[in-house]
Amino acid sequence: MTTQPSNIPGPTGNGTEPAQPDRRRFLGTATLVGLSGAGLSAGLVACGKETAETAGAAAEQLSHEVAPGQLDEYYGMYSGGHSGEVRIVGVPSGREIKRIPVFNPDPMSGWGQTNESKQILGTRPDGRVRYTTGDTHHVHGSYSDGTYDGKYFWVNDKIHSRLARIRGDTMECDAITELPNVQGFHGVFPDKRDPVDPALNRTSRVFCGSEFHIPQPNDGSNMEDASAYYALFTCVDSETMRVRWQCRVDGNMDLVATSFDGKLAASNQYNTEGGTVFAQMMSAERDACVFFNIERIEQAVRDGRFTKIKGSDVPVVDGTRAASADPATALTCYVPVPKNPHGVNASPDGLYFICAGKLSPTVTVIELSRVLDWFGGKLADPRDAVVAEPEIGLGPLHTAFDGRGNAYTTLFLDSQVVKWNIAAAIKAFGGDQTATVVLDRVDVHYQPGHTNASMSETREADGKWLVSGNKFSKDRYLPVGPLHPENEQLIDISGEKMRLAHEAPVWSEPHDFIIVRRDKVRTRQIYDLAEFPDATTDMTGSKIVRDGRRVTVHLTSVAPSFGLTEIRVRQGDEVTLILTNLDKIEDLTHGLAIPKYDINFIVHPQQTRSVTFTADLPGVYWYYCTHFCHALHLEMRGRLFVERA
Ligand code: K7E
Ligand code: CUA
Ligand code: CA
Repeated sequence: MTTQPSNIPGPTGNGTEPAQPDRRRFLGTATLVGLSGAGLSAGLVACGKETAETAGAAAEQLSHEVAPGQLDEYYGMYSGGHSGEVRIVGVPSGREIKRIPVFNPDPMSGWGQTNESKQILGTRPDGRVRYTTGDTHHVHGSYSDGTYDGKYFWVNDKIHSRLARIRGDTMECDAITELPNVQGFHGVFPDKRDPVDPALNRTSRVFCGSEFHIPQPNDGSNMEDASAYYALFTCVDSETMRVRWQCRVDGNMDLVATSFDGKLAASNQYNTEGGTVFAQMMSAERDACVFFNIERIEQAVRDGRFTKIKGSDVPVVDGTRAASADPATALTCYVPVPKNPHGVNASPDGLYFICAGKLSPTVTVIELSRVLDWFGGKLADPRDAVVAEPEIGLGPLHTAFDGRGNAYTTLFLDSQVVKWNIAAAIKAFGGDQTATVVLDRVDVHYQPGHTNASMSETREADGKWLVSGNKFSKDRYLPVGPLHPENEQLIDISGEKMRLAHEAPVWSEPHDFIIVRRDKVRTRQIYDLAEFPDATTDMTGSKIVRDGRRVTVHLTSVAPSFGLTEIRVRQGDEVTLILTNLDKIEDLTHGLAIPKYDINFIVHPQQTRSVTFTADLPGVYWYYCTHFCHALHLEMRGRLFVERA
């Protein structure tokens, strides 16, 4: 966030007044100050009126209460922002159930410390983890038949442009790919089916949009001329996690959406200007939503119609405006939308992508069949793919769906969620004055970014719960120092009117989340030793193997003891300790810590994990179990003897 004086009055309000978008077709500088964050305080201070939470309470309300011993109906899969992690939050209870370390080394689990996690995270030549920071924004799940199949979840790292995959069965990260040639990797979405192989009715690619345009190659040889910078749209194979291809675009990319038929992916662009500073990035009245014709791009790659950027082996196809001038051969289609849009979301009926206006009080509805018409030479002007553009309020950012034809868009500046009807918006755009587009508004607290609804961007959108991810909680929770948590507010959208049902704080700083019906996720509680070639398969197998200065300790754990009570090494040895947890009981996880060697990690039932360290400190070090496992958990320890050299 930029630093701005906080006393500049912005037109921000908090949604306690009805929005009057007509007065402000596009937002001016004062509004931008509000958008930029610090200026929010002017608007935030002014709030405190009653909210609309009791309005329209219907007889049949959903209950958000989850009684003791009961399970939530949905998994909320949350990004964790620049904490670098992913969280699992129960919906509707708002209870945080798990944190999944992804880009963030984690002392509890040993993520970033075990050899296995280091291999996923990547290391520097000295063996340290390559990056210890990460910025996760968007979590999306793999699809089969247009809905979640629970196999994988993906999340982006905006800082280092990495894509991480989380196994749906163990909810642990199993792969990370660093995207070449890009910076500011922000939007991510898997395809919802394979467009080339119709028989493969499931995710096989993950699409990644990058915000920042950079010199190519970015090796210091050509830094000054920003007009030569460009950004790339990247396709990653969902199984191998290898980069398949990249597509060069004009402008930048932000969020990503994909069609249900697998034919199109798209990204909203707020910097078609190619600006390097704020003022340039908002100079044009219109930016774009750029569509990618997946079949054509992959055909171009197969035909060898690509180049490579020095230092990278990834095929790069040309999706610039100039290269896509002829619809018959174009790889991309740039649909103009009002200035600096944010967010693009796919409606669950498969018909539309919706871009939120951000600096325009509108949302833009783009009909996918018309984009395909443009590629087919049947639509002259890409702008004619826009079938509605209703004004809904100030600072629209993201849109969710109920599966009944309604959309729910967050208004950052108005601190509201707006319910509007897509069909009515299309009628109104066509000139029907009688169409009622906006159906309801609910105040949220405060300044919402993302929103999502239960199963929203799937064919099974069920229209029950909507969560508003509010960037500021301000006065909603006990003050805890300078930084407040964010505020996730739960809204019942099952009736005509929205009803604010519940709220829960979340620690900094989730952006997006998806709300997945619990039967879509099938986790396992016990690993399979067969996955681990280095496993010690029985309790008597613990041993110490020396090979010159290299010592391998094969250690088992069965509550409440390790397979060895003494480990003897010599000062200067390189020690690899491989711990296999032979317990087979659900939730019987052990930890292993070694004092002064800065080692701690956990091992789940029937799992093997290892650490490698140099035994440079002579003396006795009690290794002990850190994860409470048994009445004799405290007794679960042994001595590491490091003999003087
Ligand atoms: Cu999805 Cu926060 Cu990265 Cu919008 S972004 S708010
Ligand atoms: Cu094993 Cu605690
Ligand atoms: Ca712009």
